Amino acid sequence: MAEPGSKYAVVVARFNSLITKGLLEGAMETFEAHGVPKENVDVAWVPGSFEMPVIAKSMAKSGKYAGVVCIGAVIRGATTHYDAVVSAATSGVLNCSVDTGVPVIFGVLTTDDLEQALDRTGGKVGNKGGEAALTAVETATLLAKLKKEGKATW
Ligand code: INI
Repeated sequence: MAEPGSKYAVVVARFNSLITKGLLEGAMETFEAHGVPKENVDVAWVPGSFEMPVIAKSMAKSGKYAGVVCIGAVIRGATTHYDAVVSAATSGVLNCSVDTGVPVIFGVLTTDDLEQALDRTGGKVGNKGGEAALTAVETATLLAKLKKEGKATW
């Protein structure tokens, strides 16, 4: 369960919104189930996965959030610059996390086609948005505990 009263941010890409809306729903349900009501989750929509890191870093640096979840969907079949978008989003999100000390979670689907993306948006492979929210809660809670015990700092 999340620390009582803790707040989270979700940065979600509008590109492939058929998918990202479903991932966002999964994330919100998981937050709620782990003690984070929707009024404690701030959602920011960005144009595409490429734009997620700048907003995620800025929100992480605000000091308001225990964790930030980045949600996007990059589908190989639908783009010629798949590798560029995936690489920018992956390293961008990782840098946000290590630069700010706030867990910033990579909830971006990278799939070959729409069917694989749907499978991971509440279909037969679960909901990866929910998994990303759970990862955020687990990592943020661990970090808070380690800080309280004097085993971690920032
Ligand atoms: N953004 C995505 O989130 N997913 C994609 O599949 C995608 N494709 O296909 O290109 C995508 N492109 C937009 C990109 O994220 C930026 O918004 C754009 O390049 C402007 O910087």
